[in-house]
Amino acid sequence: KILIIGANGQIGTELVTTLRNIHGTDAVIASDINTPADASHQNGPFEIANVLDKDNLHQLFEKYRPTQVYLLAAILSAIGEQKPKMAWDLNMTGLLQVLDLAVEFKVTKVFWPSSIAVFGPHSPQQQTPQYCVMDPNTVYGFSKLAGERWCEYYHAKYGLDVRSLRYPGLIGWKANPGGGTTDYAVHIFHEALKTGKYQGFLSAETALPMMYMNDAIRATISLMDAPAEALTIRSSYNLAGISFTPTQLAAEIKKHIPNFEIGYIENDPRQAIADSWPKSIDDSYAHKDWGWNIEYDLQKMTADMLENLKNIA
Ligand code: VAH
Repeated sequence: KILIIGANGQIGTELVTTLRNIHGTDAVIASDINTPADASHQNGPFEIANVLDKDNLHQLFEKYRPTQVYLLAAILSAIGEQKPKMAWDLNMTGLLQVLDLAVEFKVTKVFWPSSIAVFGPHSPQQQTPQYCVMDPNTVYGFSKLAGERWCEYYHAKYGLDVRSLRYPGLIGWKANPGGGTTDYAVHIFHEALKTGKYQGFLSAETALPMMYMNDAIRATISLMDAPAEALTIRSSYNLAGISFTPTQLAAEIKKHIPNFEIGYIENDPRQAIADSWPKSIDDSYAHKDWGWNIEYDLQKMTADMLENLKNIA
């Protein structure tokens, strides 16, 4: 049995579908704090799970005795700055509770998402390496950095096979992001189709590492399928994607929607968060250890996003 905690989120929604296609619907238990908004989880087992409620989680592990657990529940960067203590509590307590339960129930593999948000203003900004100065200045960022330290610790001390990826900003059409700084890169597609214009909250030349959700899901499965002995990183793997600015994304969208116009909102608090993050990432460890290679570049991603969104708009 595979248990996904935080199944209603941007990653969880797609991961449930993908894992059910691979392992069968009943093998994948989706869980989240409330029942899913969309129907995608209705086709298989769903449970209410609150990562802050240890008894609730314990009952879930008791009931399903999962062999794999994906802990995707988290508060992202922008909301984390509005609710810092709640973000720290949910991101950290949630992880520690799941790590303890995974050890207690001898779970074979655990996945936990980290982020390029673990880097900060003094990290190298171009081709940011796996190892470097990391001084994240958002609660989300340092909760993910601390979480990586815990993952490596549980692997070293208790032999728990916990694996993690430092995702870039993720772009997909099946589920919207919730409260991040990179969310503009998803909203822009919806607005381009609906109104033909979009007011971006990051400045025109703000470059950030991004990744199409299809690649992010494939990377997650590849990492989880890799032989344990191949993995040399037990904190979290750098995962590069496509780095682009709002200007570059808008130009790509214009190839499909010629009249599309982008404008910019000044002084949004998310600009300072974006400015503290890398512009591009070096993911040579992912290539070397488990053969990672990206498939979607900006052109392919834009075409696929618009193609799928226009069918569901
Ligand atoms: C956020 N989407 O914006 C997340 C992600 C790198 C960005 O961690 O907070």
